[in-house]
Amino acid sequence: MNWKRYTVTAALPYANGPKHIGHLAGAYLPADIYARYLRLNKRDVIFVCGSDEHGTAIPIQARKENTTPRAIIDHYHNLLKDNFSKLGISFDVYHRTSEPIHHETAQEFFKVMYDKGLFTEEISEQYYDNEAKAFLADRYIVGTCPNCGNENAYGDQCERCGKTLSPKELINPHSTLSGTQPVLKETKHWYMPLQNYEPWLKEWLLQGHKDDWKSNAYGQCKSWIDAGLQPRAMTRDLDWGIKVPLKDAEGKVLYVWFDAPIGYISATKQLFKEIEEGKQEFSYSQAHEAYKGAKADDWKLYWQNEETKLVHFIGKDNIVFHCIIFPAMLHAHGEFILPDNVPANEFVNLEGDKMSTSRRWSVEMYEYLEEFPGKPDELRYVLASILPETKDSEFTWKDYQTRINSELVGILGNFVNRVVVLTDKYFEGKVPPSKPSEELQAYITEQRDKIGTSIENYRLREALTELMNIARYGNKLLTEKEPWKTFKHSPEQTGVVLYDCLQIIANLAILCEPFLPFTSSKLFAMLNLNAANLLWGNAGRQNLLETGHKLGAAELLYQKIEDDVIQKQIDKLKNTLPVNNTPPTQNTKPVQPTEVSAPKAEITYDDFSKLDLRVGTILTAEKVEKADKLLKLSVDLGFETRTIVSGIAAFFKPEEIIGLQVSVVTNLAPKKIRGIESKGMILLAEDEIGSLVFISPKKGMKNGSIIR
Ligand code: B3M
Ligand code: ZN
Repeated sequence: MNWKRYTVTAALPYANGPKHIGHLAGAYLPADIYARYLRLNKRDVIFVCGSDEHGTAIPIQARKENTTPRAIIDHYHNLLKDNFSKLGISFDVYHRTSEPIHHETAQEFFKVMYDKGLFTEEISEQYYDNEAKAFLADRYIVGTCPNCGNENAYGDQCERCGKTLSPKELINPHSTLSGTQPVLKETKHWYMPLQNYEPWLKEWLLQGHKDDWKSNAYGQCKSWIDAGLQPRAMTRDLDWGIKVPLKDAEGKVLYVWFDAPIGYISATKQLFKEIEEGKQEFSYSQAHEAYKGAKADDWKLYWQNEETKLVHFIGKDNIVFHCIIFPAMLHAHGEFILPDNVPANEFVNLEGDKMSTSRRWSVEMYEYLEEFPGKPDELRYVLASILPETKDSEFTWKDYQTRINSELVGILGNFVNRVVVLTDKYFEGKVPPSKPSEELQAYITEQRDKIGTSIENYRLREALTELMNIARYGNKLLTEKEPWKTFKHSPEQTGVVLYDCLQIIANLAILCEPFLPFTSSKLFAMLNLNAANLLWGNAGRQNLLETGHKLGAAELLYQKIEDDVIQKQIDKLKNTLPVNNTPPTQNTKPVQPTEVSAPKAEITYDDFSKLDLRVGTILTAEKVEKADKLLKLSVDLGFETRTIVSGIAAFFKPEEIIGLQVSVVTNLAPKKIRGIESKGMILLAEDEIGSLVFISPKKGMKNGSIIR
């Protein structure tokens, strides 16, 4: 099929927290490589994404942080947007599902399906919190797991034994909103009878995509369909989300997995609206020339025109939603195209264990950017080398170091550096006289096509290997021809070799762009070439640098990563004990409780009553420089705001505890810690696996309330 245009999407991350490098490798980086490649080929492509700002994840996080859902989404949307941009993820639009244009689009979509009679209404019993006056989403109900006895199992899953649960299975359920026992109450919802789509799914997906989809997506879908599909509720009782656009739907919102994928469509609408208004700059690509003069309505071309190829990049946990439910919605609605492919990645593990933000076993994107400033391509390179395309892969800091030192520095950086230095030394930084080499052109053309084919077939690791082979080829040329030795007796010979090597670098500048966009622009600057004139098709076809062309200023591409830098990251991880009581998934042994320490000597009542214990709210939190364990907090105690230094940095990230209410000993004598005067102490308990947890009062207490 000759596609006229491409709509590339990457899963909308929930704006309920930071996202880690596993997410990056799962969806965003591969989608970016693909989109950049298409743009370089002057294909008509849009790359859309945005924050997923609905669902129970958001209000739950807000409760945890003692703040509002709005504050949560604003904060994390901005964080994620900024992280992606610093990592070179070249979305044409990074939208948000809280925007009115999305609410309208999702409601309209629902309405079309409703008017076509595609929903069934069903009344069922669900838990209701009489005190909070709200139906309880699964995650708002905790109780004892019938499988393992964990008293803190959620209504949808026990995080200790992993069993999927429904709220009614929990023993002794209680509401996390009020702590009371919820009652069963009837409620009406709108269901999509997915079983009706089975024949169509069998044809479109099981037959139609048997050969071109990867086995993870295909296999998961096949087993779902083979097991028989069930009706799925597309609405929820919740006060956070998109209102169900029906008269008798008070207090109900669209199911987050109904609205979120429609977010790709509203993001596209937003993009074309901005183009029409002249607000879009299209800073990413030459190919965007094509969009000048486009109209707001042109979003339709990218979603409703059969000649458009729609590709969803996702992680494996999103497969059924993108391969079954969303396509069924698109098909049911009737006006939309279907995904041509859904390249789903498996997971990246970290140092031998599953990556998890809540268990603190992760490298968050923002953390990486903070600790390795100016090194986005280094991370892109390492992740692209280990993309979990067919099975889970493993990120280790040692491997990060090795790949950078021996591949980026040792192969690519070294090659470029040697050539530029030699050209400077022997030819005053100008391209030496020579003729284009047919052999070299043929080689580069072959490599270019190999890389292109791999990318178009979503085999990005393979593509990266072929890219690096070009740099290896260059190094080999240098080593064999030793132009530094020939200069004395035959400067022409030296010139010929350097001429070829410089052409190789120019080709690398083009071909590495999808993977290493920052490196690419550095190379173009070093070669004094205008990237805008050089597209994928130029690689290999012609000689990109003319004899006599003056190169730009040399720059170091990459720096070696030293052992201590890596050790620091390893130590940081190992020192960070999990805060949740969830044991690592790969560790099947139950966690042994730490021994209970011996009781302390008796004190009098008077001794105790000397303590001034109060409720306070953490207003700010920051790391104390050069002290791995310490956080400097300011705590609102109602009567005053105090600075308190607390040894909790290994357990809590500063931005995650802001707004939390805690218990404070306020009348301890002040103490200087690392030059900061600390006035008070925060109370913490050590849980069974040695992590610290705050002793937090019931939500919403007044600051300064006395604890006794
Ligand atoms: N926010 C789930 C996730 O982040 C969800 C993806 C939506 S894509 C339309 O894994
Ligand atoms: Zn359990």
